Amino acid sequence: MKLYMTTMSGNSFKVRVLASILGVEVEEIHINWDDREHKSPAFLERNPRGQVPVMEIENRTFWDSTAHLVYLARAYSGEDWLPVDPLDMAEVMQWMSFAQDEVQFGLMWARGVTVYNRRPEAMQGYLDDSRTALEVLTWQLKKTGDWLALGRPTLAEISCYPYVKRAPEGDVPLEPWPEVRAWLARCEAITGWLPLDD
Ligand SMILES: N[C@@H](CCC(=O)N[C@@H](CS)C(=O)NCC(=O)O)C(=O)O
Repeated sequence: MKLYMTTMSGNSFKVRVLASILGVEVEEIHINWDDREHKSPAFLERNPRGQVPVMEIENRTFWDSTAHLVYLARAYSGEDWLPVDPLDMAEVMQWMSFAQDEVQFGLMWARGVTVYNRRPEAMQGYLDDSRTALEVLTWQLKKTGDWLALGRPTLAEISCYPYVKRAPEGDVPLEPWPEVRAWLARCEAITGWLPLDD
């Protein structure tokens, strides 16, 4: 199994941290971000979106972290991280979808402005969506007191963690969000968790 990635990529981190937790060996292939290797014709053959992460698994190529997480969880963790009971699966997938909506289009892209100067004119919208993301997480964590779904760590945590953790890099401080900070710490205490910028 090959993972095309960068260490700065939060979406790549999701795959790396789940593989680490599950003890699954993945060959990490570091692409050259500064040389824009992810936009090269060879890379675009793997992922027409020109993004990392990309995984090659048994001669098939997959180009979204959600697909990678679903594969790893179902192939290597039984019912633990993504159960197949329809209601339980729906509960986890709801948070994976949220990670690709408000978390990505709020928190991740706010950081895209501050770190990469990408679409600075859109910053206010990113900050509005960031606030929604943190409000929704807080709303849920106040109810559950621990995890986002099913009363245990699942793909919901893996999907939402990286760009919530990095919120301050996008000028979104986490001090006003104590439930979210406690949840980040809970994630980091999971056996096999990795430091984000390692
Ligand atoms: N939905 C995709 C998002 C992937 C993504 O946004 N990757 C970023 C790095 S974390 C990237 O490669 N950005 C380069 C670009 O969009 O041009 C996933 O979850 O894999």
